[in-house]
Amino acid sequence: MTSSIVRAVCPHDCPDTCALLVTVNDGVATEVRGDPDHPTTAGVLCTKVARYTERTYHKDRLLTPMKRIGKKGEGKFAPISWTEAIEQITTRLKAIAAKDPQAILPYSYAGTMGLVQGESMSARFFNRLGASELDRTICASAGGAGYKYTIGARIGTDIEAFQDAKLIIFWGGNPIASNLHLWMRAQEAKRRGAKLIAIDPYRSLTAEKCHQHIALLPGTDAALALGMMHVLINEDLIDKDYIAQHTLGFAELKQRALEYTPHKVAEICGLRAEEVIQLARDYGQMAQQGQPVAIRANYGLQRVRGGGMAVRNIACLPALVGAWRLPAGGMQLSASDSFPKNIGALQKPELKPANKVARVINMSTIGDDLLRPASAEFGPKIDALIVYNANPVAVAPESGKVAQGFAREDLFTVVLEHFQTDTADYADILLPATTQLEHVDIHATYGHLYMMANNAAIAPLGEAKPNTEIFRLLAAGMGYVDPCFKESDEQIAGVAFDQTHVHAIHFDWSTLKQKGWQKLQVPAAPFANGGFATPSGKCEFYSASMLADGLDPLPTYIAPYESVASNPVMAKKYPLAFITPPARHFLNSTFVNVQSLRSTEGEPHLDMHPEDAALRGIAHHDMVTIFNDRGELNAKVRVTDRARAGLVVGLSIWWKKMASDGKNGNEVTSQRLTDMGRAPTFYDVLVEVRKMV
Ligand SMILES: Nc1nc2c(c(=O)[nH]1)N[C@H]1C(S)=C(S)[C@@H](COP(=O)(O)OP(=O)(O)OC[C@H]3O[C@@H](n4cnc5c(=O)[nH]c(N)nc54)[C@H](O)[C@@H]3O)O[C@H]1N2
Ligand SMILES: Nc1nc2c(c(=O)[nH]1)N[C@H]1C(S)=C(S)[C@@H](COP(=O)(O)OP(=O)(O)OC[C@H]3O[C@@H](n4cnc5c(=O)[nH]c(N)nc54)[C@H](O)[C@@H]3O)O[C@H]1N2
Ligand code: SF4
Ligand SMILES: [Mo]
Repeated sequence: MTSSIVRAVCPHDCPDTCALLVTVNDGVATEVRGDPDHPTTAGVLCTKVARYTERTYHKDRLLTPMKRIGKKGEGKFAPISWTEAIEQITTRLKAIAAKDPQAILPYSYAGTMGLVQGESMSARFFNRLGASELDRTICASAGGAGYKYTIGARIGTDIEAFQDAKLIIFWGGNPIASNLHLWMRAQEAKRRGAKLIAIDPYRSLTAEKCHQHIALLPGTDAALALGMMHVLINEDLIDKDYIAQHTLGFAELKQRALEYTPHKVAEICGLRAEEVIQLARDYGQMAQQGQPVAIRANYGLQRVRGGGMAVRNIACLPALVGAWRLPAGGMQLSASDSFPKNIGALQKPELKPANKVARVINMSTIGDDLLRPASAEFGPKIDALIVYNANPVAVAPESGKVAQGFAREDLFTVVLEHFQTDTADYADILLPATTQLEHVDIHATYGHLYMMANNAAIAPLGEAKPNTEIFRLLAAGMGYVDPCFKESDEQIAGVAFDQTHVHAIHFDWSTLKQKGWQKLQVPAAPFANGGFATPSGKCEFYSASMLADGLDPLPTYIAPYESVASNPVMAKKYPLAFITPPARHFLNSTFVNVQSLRSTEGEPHLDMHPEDAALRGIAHHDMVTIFNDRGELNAKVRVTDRARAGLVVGLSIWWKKMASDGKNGNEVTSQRLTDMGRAPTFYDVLVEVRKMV
């Protein structure tokens, strides 16, 4: 028997990007472990990826190319050869491109976060084709925009410093489920005496383990941050020296913040004024005593109309109290911009047709856009869709419309997948892709500061091919002869980071793939001495860029589209706020088809407060219908005070076809976009709930 241990990386859309050790016996991966030597992984994997071999060798893995033989969405396919598949796809794409290549749209997200199997060969292909471009907004672009206006770049506190913090605020995140290795650091901080606070409308697994839980109404975080500013300024809990040297617009900010009294904020947020005051005091007083105070801001608070502004307001707080001075102080939203990714070398934008700017389609409005006819404003209707690393029929908002769009008989759809997902059911041609154990990749992360290498542990299963190889074949089929379409995955990995950048100065692929990881060369406290990446070089309390973009240049509160306070007309019919944050044992819609994990999650649930349940005659474990004008879905109720009154919570994005009614939470979400970043408003939703009869 030959046995080996291969260094790999968890590919999933999770900030932790764990270092994996894959045990391979006679060409079969038998175990996936967390590398004990990797500083943030520390030998620990989440339950999902600890079961990785179950997913890889799943009996339902797609192993040959297939073509549709049933109706769209029916999921009936017959095997074809790779030669036939490539021939059929390129014939169709050539015909569409001859009229207008912009009628072709790639649709992809972060099924794998790898820089090679993500957007390298695929991006080159679509650039060369002159296809429509996809605005990849579905997750993080609202907060990213708000953070960038304020701080300049997605750079923040190193996860490895968090155990030294004395106060950690988890703001709109549930790290026990979705950022486990940060939670491990926070546990260490707790043992060393730190106070942990969760700000979340729902008593999540994390919120129940914190010292304090502030259960505000969804979509009101921007107001809470303004209320904190009010108290910090009024009670002189600010760092005047840091403000003078490293911030812009304090006088204007002060004026604005003074409008947001704790009383007014408490009313907006559905809290008590004392909660607002005490939160500000905890934060400001500890900072003033020279203690590190850290904020971990996540995604929960961004998925509402004012999501960008909420992150912007929160991002003002560390500068106001001088928390950036210490490595364990400050804020972590995302570490993405610490990585000098060589996007030019990966994606070759120079392949785009000269003198022609491609139209951009927002992935978050794919439902409407697939149903749009050609027009002068929109351009050609979408005639072909090539989906990889994503499952839009399950994850995109207003799912009824998305499914209607995918069902269009005249739409040509190609899906590259591991499994026959809800989206794959609508494919004309379905292509089998390799998993992380079967291909090479290199990773940046958004939660720690290590460049990571993934070696192929096993040979591709069946006839599966890496995304890169599929796009190489498609490029050849289209007749593209540019040398970049011949580059190997290892060659691409070799140029993924910019070695001339100070953060990645010793980057070398052949060393990285042996060692597994390399930490970026970044300062311990990134903004201790200012140096923000904004136009002024300061933390911009006042942002001229925002004004130029038509936004309020100062922190403000933007109410949700759908809430009892902001939309009383709708609330009369649909009085309950509905949120659908991630389930612990799924990763977005990935893993829903893995039996052991699905068994742990059970079935689609709806958490509902006892008062709201009683009002509707609903008892624990009753089946209910959740509905609004956009659609409806069924779930089993858990009567619990985890959800505050007026809020119902349906954790996870189920595969629609694995729910009893063939639906998931996105039936009722809307395609309205956030204030900035053009992101979806998944948690800005009103519904009503009735008992099923
Ligand atoms: N296990 C697991 N891990 C994941 C994922 C997964 O699906 N499963 N998904 C991955 C992806 S793609 C992402 S983007 C991240 C997401 O990472 P996070 O944003 O940390 O997601 P959650 O951990 O669910 O935390 C969101 C929390 O925000 C709360 N929330 C909802 N609305 C509001 C609001 O208006 N204000 C505030 N303050 N809180 C609100 C929710 O109740 C929830 O507890 O996680 C990644 N990791
Ligand atoms: N209601 C509601 N909707 C949401 C959210 C929410 O909180 N609530 N969260 C949103 C967020 S944060 C996000 S990020 C999106 C996530 O949406 P998606 O990015 O679509 O994520 P997944 O649902 O995990 O689907 C990824 C797919 O990629 C496939 N895949 C993985 N690796 C590869 C590969 O190497 N090659 C190919 N070809 N395929 C691969 C997987 O099999 C999987 O089916 O969902 C969003 N939708
Ligand atoms: S999903 Fe996240 S926590 Fe789980 S193994 Fe992957 S990176 Fe680590
Ligand atoms: Mo996400």
